[in-house]
Amino acid sequence: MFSLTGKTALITGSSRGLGFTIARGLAKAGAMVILNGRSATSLRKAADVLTGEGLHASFTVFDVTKEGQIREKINLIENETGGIHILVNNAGIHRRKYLTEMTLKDWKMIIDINLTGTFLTTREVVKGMIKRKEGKIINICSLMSEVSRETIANYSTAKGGLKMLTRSMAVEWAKYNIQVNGIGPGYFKTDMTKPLADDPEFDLWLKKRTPAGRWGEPEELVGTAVYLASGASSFMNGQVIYVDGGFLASV
Ligand code: NAP
Ligand code: GCO
Repeated sequence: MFSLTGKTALITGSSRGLGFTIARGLAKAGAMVILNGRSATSLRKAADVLTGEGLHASFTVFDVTKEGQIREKINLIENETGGIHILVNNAGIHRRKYLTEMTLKDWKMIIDINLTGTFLTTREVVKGMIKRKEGKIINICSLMSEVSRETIANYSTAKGGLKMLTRSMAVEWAKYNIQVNGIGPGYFKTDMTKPLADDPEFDLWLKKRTPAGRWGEPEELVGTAVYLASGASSFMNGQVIYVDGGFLASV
């Protein structure tokens, strides 16, 4: 029930970090994965790593904030393959600033990529899923879909919105046998969190605040991603599964 053989999965923002690790995990479960990002160079390198491991991988370059690029590339994929069965909306960035210092540009950039990007990408991909009456959509939310901390108001607002967008998509598309769910990762070491991991004070705080007493390993997200991408979750709709070492369970 966890096999993804014969399925095509598009993972946005998967040239590195959590997206790349999730893509590798879906490929190891049998999927043909399509990596995505804004840089053809980094995507080619990432796809070469996966094909070098005997996995089925290709890539498509588009910015999740650009409607025209998305429409063009999704149409291409739909015409060239049997369609996209699994969509992981993972692309996201961070720009940490206090609200009083945050410019409109800082605010919009995060909302545009981390929230609107999922709307724009999914609106195109879901057309094929509705036609085929089958689909799996996984939105990469965050602990910050539930809580916040100083300097990340734009990010937390986007991720909180993403949790509700996940539920809204689930409600509208369940009747087409499309399951929409989310994964809420805790803290994992990637480029996005490097400034935090390199800060001894934050590192100590995180290890004390997290019941597991450590950062997560990106591979620890793969099992949940495969579950939500597979037939094993056929009656799962509108849920966010938090993979956070117990962070949200603890005061
Ligand atoms: P990362 O290492 O910085 O990777 C971000 C990925 O997104 C890169 O592949 C980047 O490639 C791509 N990207 C950025 N802007 C894009 C755009 N406009 N269009 C298409 N692709 C874009 O970050 P990460 O830590 O793996 O985070 C991935 C996701 O997990 C994000 O949604 C993040 O909010 C979420 N998350 C991360 C953590 C964590 O602890 N790391 C925890 C919870 C949630 P290019 O820049 O080359 O386009
Ligand atoms: C931060 C971190 C978090 C993580 C993640 C936690 O600044 O506190 O970057 O936002 O990236 O979202 O789930």
